[in-house]
Amino acid sequence: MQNIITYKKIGHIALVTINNPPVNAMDFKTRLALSDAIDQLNSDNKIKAAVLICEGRTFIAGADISEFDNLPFKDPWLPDVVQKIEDANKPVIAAIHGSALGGGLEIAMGCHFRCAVPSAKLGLPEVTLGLLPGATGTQRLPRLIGVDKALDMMLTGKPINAKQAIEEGLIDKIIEDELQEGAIAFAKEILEKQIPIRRLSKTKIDKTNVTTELFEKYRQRNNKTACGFFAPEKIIQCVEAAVDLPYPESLQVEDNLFMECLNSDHSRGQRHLFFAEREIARIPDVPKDTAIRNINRVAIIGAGTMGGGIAMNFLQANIPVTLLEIDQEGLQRGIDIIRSNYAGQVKKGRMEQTHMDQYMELLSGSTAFDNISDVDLVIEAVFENMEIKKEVFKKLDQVCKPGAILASNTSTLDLDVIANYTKRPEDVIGLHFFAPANIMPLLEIVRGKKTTKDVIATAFKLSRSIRKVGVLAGVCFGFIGNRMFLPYVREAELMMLEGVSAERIDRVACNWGMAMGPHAVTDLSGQDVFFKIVDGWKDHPDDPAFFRVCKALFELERYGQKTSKGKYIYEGRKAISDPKVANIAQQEAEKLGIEQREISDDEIIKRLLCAMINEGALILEEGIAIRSGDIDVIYANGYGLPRYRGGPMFYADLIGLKQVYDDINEFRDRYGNRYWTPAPLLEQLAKQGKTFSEWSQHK
Ligand code: 3H9
Repeated sequence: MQNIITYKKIGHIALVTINNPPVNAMDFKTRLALSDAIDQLNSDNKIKAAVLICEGRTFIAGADISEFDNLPFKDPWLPDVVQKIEDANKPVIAAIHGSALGGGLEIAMGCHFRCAVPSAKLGLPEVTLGLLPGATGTQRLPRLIGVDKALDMMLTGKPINAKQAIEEGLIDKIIEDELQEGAIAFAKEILEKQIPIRRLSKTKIDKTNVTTELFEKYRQRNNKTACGFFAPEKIIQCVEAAVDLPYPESLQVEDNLFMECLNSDHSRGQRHLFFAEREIARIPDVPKDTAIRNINRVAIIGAGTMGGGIAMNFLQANIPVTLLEIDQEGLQRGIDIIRSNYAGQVKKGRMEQTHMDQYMELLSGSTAFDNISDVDLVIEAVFENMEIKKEVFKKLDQVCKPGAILASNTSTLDLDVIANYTKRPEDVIGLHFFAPANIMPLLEIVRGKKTTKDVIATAFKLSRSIRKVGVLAGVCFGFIGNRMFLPYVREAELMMLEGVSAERIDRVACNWGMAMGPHAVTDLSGQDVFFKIVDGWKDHPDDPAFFRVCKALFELERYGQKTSKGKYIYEGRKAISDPKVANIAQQEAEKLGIEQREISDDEIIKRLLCAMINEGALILEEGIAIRSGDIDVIYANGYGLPRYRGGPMFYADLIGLKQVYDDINEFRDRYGNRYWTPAPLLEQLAKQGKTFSEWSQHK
């Protein structure tokens, strides 16, 4: 086995190289080895300076996140290693390639100088893990680049490139050629010119323009962009301490607040999603080295809002797209919508005109299936109706070249039935995009009974190329996301019949952290859309109360935002409550003999979440989702669940499956077992005292 750290002398320069694949994360062994290397450096009288560099694809990507669940940390702890580097008795230069992130950038800031290749990225993304830069980053970054910029970097968590880093003073030099040679030459230059060592912990913070208003500005921004998250406010408090207190005291503040963040459920949820999002592409029976098909040309069938949105993803990944519609008018309308979407982005300064021109160049349109015979992938995005899809797939089977992947964007229909309309069901897969398809990151990749492994592997590769988070689902009504969303909305609807207003239910859901309440979401998608989905579902529950309010609104043509009336009244996008809706619900309840009753906020949120979690448990035991983490990734990326909750299944694990099981039993006793029979898997795990995560790992 190779050493994690090598110490090599090149003349008077020591080259300290870290080699801890895949991303040189600072785990215990690496911290220990680095600490030893600094001891060696300090006692090596022939050495005048050191370069700290990394093997492999990147500089240090941070502390090892997988150690965060095993407290207490083993010494030497990362902040001490950073301090030890800064205390070295000769200049230490960080040589950065790939990414210097989190604890990686904190180590680089412990060094006295920093150089980087032009492609390097530098950042403190801890906030995305519900943490703060706890290895002295909240103290050193404001000293290096100023309070304002430091707050901006730490609160967004977004890395900056080498060019920005040199402009902001985060690095001292860009090395255009070979990094190791360039860094050694830079070290020699520092020695020759006798450039004084800069120890950031001894540097004063520039307090010009640092006012309470500055911190207030960031607090207000947090309220808008990170409402409900725990770590952002703690980051601000650390920087305030850095400004107000002597270094050792403010460091203690950082240390305390880091531990608070680390031990918070928010950070647990965000760390869970970090690993879950990296696990999604691991499909047990699809080996990593499965050969994939080349996708150089794509056709989208249907130039409506969905088809157009899907097309934009491919254009932005520089993949030519042919949009196909039945008539010229519909086609032109679809192309015009794409153009105007791009033009809007150019106008807002979010896209260069040259990029828009390039994307539009890659787009072509057709009304003839024969014109898509040479494409490698077709995505059908026509109306959600089996008869129409049947005709489309029969036609695709006739015209598409052998080996082309035939995908459906269906959100509820049976993919196996669709696949059997072709003579090549092995090439058929579901690619379920979420509206607006050019923006929402989630992509459900639906595996039919006969879909081959290389088609699945290709879909995953493709999801990365078009910057989507692809998650595998099996075939069932609604797949993973919508199947779980339906019981959630079902309960929201039933509670309206029991006398709770739509706005109160939405408020409770939003207070828990949902981006939008269930009723606002159905108004956005359309009460007509929801009604048609549940009405067309052949196995829908034999219950006259099921989606009854939705049905009543549908019959009154209150479709939601698109008709300015639904469960709310709309002024533009602004939702205003409408007492008529409560009356409608009450009338329907009377017809059904449902009593109005007092329902607490606690019951509202429990019913919404338990309904969702119980369905998730069924999905897991049926093998529709591979792991509970996959379900969580879907909900964090496609359904507005706040990342700090870690997803519905993680949340259930956190509060304890016994609790969820007891709540469901309580609802069963009160409302009957039609909707409230605990899923067998939930019952089993609750009785064993286990979690969905444990079951997913060991099943
Ligand atoms: C921190 O530093 C706290 C300190 O401030 C304070 C401490 C006191 N740890 O993403 P990839 C794994 S918090 C452990 O697919 P890419 C990852 O799970 C940390 N493991 O590669 C995956 O494993 P597997 C702040 C890590 O090329 C493999 O490496 N730092 C870590 O697409 C490859 O990862 C961050 O938040 C880690 N820190 O992207 C940076 N990082 O193959 C987190 C990665 O088994 N990392 N792994 O699934 C990243 O953003 C990306 O990994 C990176 C590479 C951009 C570096």
